[in-house]
Amino acid sequence: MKLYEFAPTPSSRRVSIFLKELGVDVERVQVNVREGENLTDEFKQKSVNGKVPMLELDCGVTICESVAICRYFHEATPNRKNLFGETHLETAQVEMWNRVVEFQGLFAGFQAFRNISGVYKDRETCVEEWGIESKRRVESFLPQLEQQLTGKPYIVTEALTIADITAFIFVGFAEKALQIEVLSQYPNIARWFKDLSQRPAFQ
Ligand SMILES: N[C@@H](CCC(=O)N[C@@H](CS)C(=O)NCC(=O)O)C(=O)O
Repeated sequence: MKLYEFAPTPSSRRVSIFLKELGVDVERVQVNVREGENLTDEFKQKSVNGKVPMLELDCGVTICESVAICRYFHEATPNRKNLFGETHLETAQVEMWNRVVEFQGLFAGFQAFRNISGVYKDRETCVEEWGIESKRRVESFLPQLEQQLTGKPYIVTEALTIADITAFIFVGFAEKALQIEVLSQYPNIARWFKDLSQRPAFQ
């Protein structure tokens, strides 16, 4: 089994943190997406979305999309840590928050970065205005995340879930790639971010 990733990218880091929290290790293959190594016919034939991360099982089956990869390992691990929630209510709430953070936060952030910086202009048409609008959407989502973390150690339950991992990657990306000063503006996000940063899996 091999995990194709480009370690510095947010989606690869997201899966790596999840696997560390789960206590799972797997062989890695680095695919430098910045250099276009994911654009080869060989990679495209294996990958539904043409991106990293991608998991290749020994039988040849491949799984794309970070959450699908996380779910595969979670289901295959006997001592799983309820990273998708424990009760059926929690599971639904974790799913909801993970998707909200993805759509309104992380993916909007990706759109902002890609379209403003033109980092992937060798493979897509960049629309700067869309990038600027996406960055605005990221900024307008942050108060909602701040509110959700008020007086709570984690986003959904009393324990870490995948929604926290997604949000941690999102906040770090907003700070570094989009130069949004999240941590100095939002005290609850800052406290939660600092706590998570101290967990071994997040370092
Ligand atoms: N929805 C996908 C997003 C994956 C993604 O956007 N990967 C980026 C790195 S963070 C990538 O491979 N970019 C290269 C490209 O778009 O050509 C997931 O969650 O796995």
